[in-house]
Amino acid sequence: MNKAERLKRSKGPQVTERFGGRLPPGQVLTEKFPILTVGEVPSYDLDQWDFQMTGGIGDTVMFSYNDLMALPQSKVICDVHCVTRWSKFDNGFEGVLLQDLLEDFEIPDDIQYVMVHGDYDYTANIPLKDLLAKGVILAHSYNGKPLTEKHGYPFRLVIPHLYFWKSVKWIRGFEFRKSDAPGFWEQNGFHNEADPFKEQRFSDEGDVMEEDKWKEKDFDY
Ligand SMILES: Nc1nc2c(c(=O)[nH]1)N[C@H]1C(S)=C(S)[C@@H](COP(=O)(O)O)O[C@H]1N2
Ligand SMILES: [Mo]
Repeated sequence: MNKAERLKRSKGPQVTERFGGRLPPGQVLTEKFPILTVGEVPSYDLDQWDFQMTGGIGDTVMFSYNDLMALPQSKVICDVHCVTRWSKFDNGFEGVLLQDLLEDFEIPDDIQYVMVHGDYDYTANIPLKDLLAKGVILAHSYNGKPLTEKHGYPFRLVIPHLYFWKSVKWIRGFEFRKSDAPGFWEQNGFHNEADPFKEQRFSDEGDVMEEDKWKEKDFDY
């Protein structure tokens, strides 16, 4: 059974306290910061590390670690929601806001999607407009300290408004695209869009029937 199938079979928690709508449906709050990684945790020689932007913005643009550190630095405090049902409030991430990183690039109107690439061979697809949303950050630090290796050192993406699998750790680049294509988890049973407040967990639940809608369906007897 793959991960999507296992998660589907696991029963959602009976959560009564929703923290004034701040906790998405089916999530439980944790104080810890769980680690979720497919495969090996990379380690780097920072002199060799780079971040590349490719695809529909013209020539490839490369940033070294120092290039990124020299850009305007910001801090966001956000909630994180993982599809495996844990949520964690008030996480402080520091780094470069995507709005700042992409400000000086002319992105043609027909480029509406971005494939985010991370080590090793991890991908997540994001509409460009989600990448440019408020609070989306290329983070190097967590609560005042550099990211630990397991949480994505030296840089990870953080997209607070989507399930956390879209927040690519060990990020290495953006590929700007005209068309959408599924990333790693999106090819493995998870939802293409991943909005936690709409509970967009699995790919085959895009069209879940509302609770009493079945009454309006045809019946043989
Ligand atoms: N490169 C890479 N990024 C990744 C992952 C991964 O395995 N590799 N896991 C994703 C998943 S499923 C989640 S929930 C979050 C977990 O981040 P954390 O380990 O810092 O909690 O990272 C996401 N980004
Ligand atoms: Mo996840």
